[in-house]
Amino acid sequence: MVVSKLGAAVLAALALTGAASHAAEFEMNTLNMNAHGMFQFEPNLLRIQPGDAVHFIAKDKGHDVVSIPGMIPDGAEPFKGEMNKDLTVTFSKPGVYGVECQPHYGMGMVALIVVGDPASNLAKAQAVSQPGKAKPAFAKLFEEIAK
Ligand SMILES: [Cu+2]
Repeated sequence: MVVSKLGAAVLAALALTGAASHAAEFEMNTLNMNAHGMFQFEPNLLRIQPGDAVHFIAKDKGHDVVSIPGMIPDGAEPFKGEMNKDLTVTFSKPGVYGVECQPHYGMGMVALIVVGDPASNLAKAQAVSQPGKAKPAFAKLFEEIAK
């Protein structure tokens, strides 16, 4: 009995270690132009799991990567990359994260990252008022994640 309990504990510990080592890293590029138009994140939607990371790549220059106020889960750390610099962010809190490029926010250069279950702050994020082309861009992204 004692041995089997210990065995179960060891297995559980191994399972946790396994899960941690399988945290994935995703990529998101800043582009001047793609099939969606000018000034885009590609991809502009990522679905990841808590503990996963996103490597934002400054592929084309003149862009940055900043979390949008009001569009991250409660208790999550806001992030702000430097212009023309790569940035890696690990996402631990489940929910949705709105991302903007500051110079091109109003031109619709935005992205959405869904970490696990989006429910915790989905309604709150959707309620944030968006400038210019960011508004239809986010409407489309929220429509996509509702599918
Ligand atoms: Cu930009």
